[in-house]
Amino acid sequence: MLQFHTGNKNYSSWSMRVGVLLAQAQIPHEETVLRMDGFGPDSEFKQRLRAISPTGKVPLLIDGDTTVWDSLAIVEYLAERFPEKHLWPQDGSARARARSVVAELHSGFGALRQHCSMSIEAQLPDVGAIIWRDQPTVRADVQRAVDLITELLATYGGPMLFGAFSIADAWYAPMCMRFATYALPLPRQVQDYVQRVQALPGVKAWVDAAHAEQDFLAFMEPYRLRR
Ligand SMILES: N[C@@H](CCC(=O)N[C@@H](CS)C(=O)NCC(=O)O)C(=O)O
Repeated sequence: MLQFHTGNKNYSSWSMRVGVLLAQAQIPHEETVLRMDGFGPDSEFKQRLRAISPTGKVPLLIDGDTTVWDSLAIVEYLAERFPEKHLWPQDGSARARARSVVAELHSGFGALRQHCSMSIEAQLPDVGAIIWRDQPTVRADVQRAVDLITELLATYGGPMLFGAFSIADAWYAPMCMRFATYALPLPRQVQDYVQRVQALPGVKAWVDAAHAEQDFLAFMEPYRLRR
C-alpha cells in the first residue's frame, strides 16, 4: 500500500497537489498527516520526518522500499506506476504542454505564493484587496495564470485545463484556493474554472478535511479566518 505523508491540509499547498491527484484518480493509499508545528530541527514535524525523508519536507510518498520526495517527482512516479489512470493528457503535444504548465507553476509564481499563503479555512478579501493594490508582482502572477487558464480552456474545450482532469488541474488546485481566500479579481471564465475545480470530489474531500482540522499554527496567525 502506498504511504502518503502530508502536512496540515489547511496550509500545505505542495501536499494538496498530490492528495488531490490520489483522491481524484482513486489510487488506494494510506495517509499520515504531519502537524507542521514549526520547521526548526527540534520541531515534532522535523523529528517525525527525519527517519523517512531525505529533505525533511512534505509531501512524501513511500511505496515499499521506494521513497519519492518532492511533489513533481511524486506525480511523475504515480503516472508511471498507474498508466491506466492517464494522469497526464494522452495526446503527446497536450502532454508536453501540461508538463510545461506544471513545471512553470512548480518553479514560478513566487510573488503569489509569498503574499497569498494558502489557508483554506480563511476568507481574507480585505487582505487580498491590499495585496492587489500594493503588489504589482502578485498582479503579474495572477495575470499570467489567467492568460494560461483562458488559453487552455479555449484550446482544449474544458471543463478542465486539458479537457479531462489531469495532473495540471491537481497542480492548479492550491492556486484556486488562493484565488478564493483572497478574493482576487478574475474574469468570469476563470472564476468558473475555479468553481469547477472546487467541485471536484478529490478537492472537496481535501477541503472538508482542512476545515475539520481546526489546527491553527502560530506562524500562520496572520492567515486566520476572518468573517
Ligand atoms: N518543492 C517541494 C516543496 C515542499 C515543501 O516546501 N513543503 C513544505 C510544506 S508545504 C515543507 O515541508 N516545509 C518544511 C521546510 O521548509 O522545512 C515539493 O514540491 O514537494
